[in-house]
Amino acid sequence: MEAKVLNGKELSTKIKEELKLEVDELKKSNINPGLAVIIVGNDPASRVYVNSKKKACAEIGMESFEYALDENTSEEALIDLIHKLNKDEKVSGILVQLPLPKHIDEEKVIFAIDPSKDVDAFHPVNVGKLMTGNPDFLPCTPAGIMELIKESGIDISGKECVVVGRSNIVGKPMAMLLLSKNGTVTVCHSRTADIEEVCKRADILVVAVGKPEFIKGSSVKPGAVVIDVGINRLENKKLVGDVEYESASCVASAITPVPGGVGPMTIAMLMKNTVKAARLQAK
Ligand code: NAP
Ligand code: L37
Repeated sequence: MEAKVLNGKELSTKIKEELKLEVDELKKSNINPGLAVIIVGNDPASRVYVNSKKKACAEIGMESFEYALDENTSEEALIDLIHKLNKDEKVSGILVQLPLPKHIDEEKVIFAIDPSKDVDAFHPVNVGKLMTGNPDFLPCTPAGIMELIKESGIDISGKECVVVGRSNIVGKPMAMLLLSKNGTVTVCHSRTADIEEVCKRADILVVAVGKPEFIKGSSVKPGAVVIDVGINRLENKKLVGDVEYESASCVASAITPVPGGVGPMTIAMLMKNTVKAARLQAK
């Protein structure tokens, strides 16, 4: 049996349509959500994502303000800009597209963002709120994955959940969200002794390692739900995930495609967070 395809493109379109109505309503009460997007340097993937984020803002009728800074921008100049945006009433949310050039300390930059405008939910205050179970904003990629799982009618409670990857952006917050929905969560990483064995236990398998087709169908439990977070551009320009789709989709009951799976959901959740930030700031 071929797995059900979890269509993130379609669900993200639906979410953005609902957000557009919400933005229209907010505007009537003189609340105008706006997103500041900062990109430093010329990373081509980041450029694509930032363009998609600006486009999504326009789609839902929200303003966006782009700051494209030179590769050689100093850490101080970047932090000065963030302080200025923290005070700017037109700016509800601030997004600094990662990764940053090596001479800039990402932690310092994230720390400079006002937590109430931190729509990526990377600031320690928001990370802490997620840990203790009282978050204002959910990190975009894991939140998008939770929406996809929910939409497909999959119940997380009591399930064996395996997350491959432990980054602050994806793996760690993903594990927290699955735990908050009563999954039994295991997190794998580069030092995990036997990844295949752990993955085969998973009812819900989330893969975020950044290695093309790293997980094969032979590591997937029959009937499992497979979430592929990876975005890898091959030399032939083809885009593939961290999961070998062909073999995994024959074993899984449901699977996300790349492209068209988790990526578009990440952007929809960013829009959702920014609208929420505007609402919270208006109070
Ligand atoms: P990252 O910061 O590079 O983290 C990768 C994680 O994978 C690390 O925890 C690392 O383990 C682990 N890992 C690396 N090699 C491994 C191996 N051989 N066996 C087991 N674990 C291994 O990456 P990320 O930011 O989480 O991103 C992961 C992927 O998702 C990338 O392809 C990225 O482009 C994509 N992504 C997609 C979206 C989206 O919206 N779709 C959003 C963000 C990222 P250690 O900690 O031990 O080093
Ligand atoms: N919020 N997300 C946030 N902050 C960051 O600092 N780096 C980063 C981040 N990651 C991010 O933006 N990821 C991301 C990845 C993929 C898409 C969007 C965002 C996406 O739209 N992917 C498309 C394909 C895009 C392509 O052709 O390259 C998809 O369908 O998967």
